[in-house]
Amino acid sequence: MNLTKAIKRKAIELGFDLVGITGAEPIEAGEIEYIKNWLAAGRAAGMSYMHRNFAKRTNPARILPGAKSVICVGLNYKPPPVKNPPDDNSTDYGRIANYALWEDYHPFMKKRLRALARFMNDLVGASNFTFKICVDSAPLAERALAQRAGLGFIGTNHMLINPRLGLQIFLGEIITNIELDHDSPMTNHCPDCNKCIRACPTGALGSAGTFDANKCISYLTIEHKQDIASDLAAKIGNRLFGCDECVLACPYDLNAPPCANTQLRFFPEYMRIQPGRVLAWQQTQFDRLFADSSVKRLGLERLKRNSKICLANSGTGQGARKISSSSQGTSKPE
Ligand code: B12
Ligand code: SF4
Ligand code: SF4
Repeated sequence: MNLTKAIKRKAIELGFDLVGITGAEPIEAGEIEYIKNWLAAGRAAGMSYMHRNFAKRTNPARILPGAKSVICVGLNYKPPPVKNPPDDNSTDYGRIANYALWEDYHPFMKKRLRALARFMNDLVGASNFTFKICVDSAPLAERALAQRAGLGFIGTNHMLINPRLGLQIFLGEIITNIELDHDSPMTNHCPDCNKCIRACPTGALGSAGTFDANKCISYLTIEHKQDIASDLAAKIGNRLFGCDECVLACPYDLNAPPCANTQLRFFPEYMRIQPGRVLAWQQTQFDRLFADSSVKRLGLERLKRNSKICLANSGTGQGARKISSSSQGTSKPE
């Protein structure tokens, strides 16, 4: 078996759902231009890190000198069916975006990509092999590279979509100096039905397919550090952390299978978090509940900010009331 085939087989054995390989050359000129204009227009909002390392973000060889190939992997995170799930518009429970109902995918994927790198090292020999593992936080245009590696196409909602597995897919990469066979980019199969645009509660996805993080609920509830302007807060509804509307509205999500990786831990209890209870939580309760979760990085204070918004939107008005920080809460979501 040749090296490329062996690496791909190992990636699937390690639990990834998708694997494809592309060259390490810069992403397309049109995409570079797009990111440049997007940043210049202020559409990255307060994500100052998006303005740094532009050369690396658009060119994998700036992350790993001498890079020849990028191995792109995808991991399906569509949740399994859950018994009696809370209503999407529940006023009792806050919503956590699907990707965060699982254990934090960053260490999960990095560990398996390290195993893949060790496998490659054994095949090619340490003296010839250099590599860099990336999952989300590295300055790298992951969706553009995944598209080029044949994992999927980029839809109007800006998500990487695989026709078989849908769009609830985490992305990760190994950039390496090893020459491997490259896959063909996937052509675009987005029918421009615009269901994603219509589903977006705030207009963050514009009619021309533009994306403005300033208005995006995912940005506001996860990344934004300050208070949230009241006109946008009113549109956040019951979303405690992240937003999935432009993903769930997409026809490609309808028949996509749920995650098949039994090692990725799912936390259905995150679907039953009561914003009113969160306001009374102590730090230790937050730390315990979210120890292995992406929510941990948000911190308790911002989760409380989001909870107040959910409460105000539910009409209970509790969010506006002063709740003593010394009042006792519960360590379990209810
Ligand atoms: C910053 C960021 C965010 C920001 C900004 C989102 C955004 N659209 O840029 C916020 C916090 C809002 C966010 C939200 C979410 N994110 Co996010 N995010 C990122 C991050 C770190 C960088 C993305 C980026 O480069 N943005 C810059 C803009 C300019 O990129 P873009 O809009 O996608 O445009 C690119 C292409 O789409 C293309 N393009 C788009 N339009 C056009 C038009 C033309 C004419 C051309 C030529 C090109 C072009 O060119 C651009 C260059 O690549 C990546 C990880 C990474 N390192 O890549 C994860 C990532 C994109 N996020 C991810 C996820 C899961 C989400 C959420 C679903 C989470 C949630 N449920 O709340 C939402 C989805 C929101 C959405 N519709 O995009 C996954 C996406 C997986 C997938 N299947 O696509 C990633 C890849 C993380 C990962 N490793 O799995 N995210
Ligand atoms: S994540 Fe939500 S707010 Fe952001 S673009 Fe998608 S639907 Fe709109
Ligand atoms: S909802 Fe329609 S327009 Fe939007 S990404 Fe999916 S297929 Fe494309």
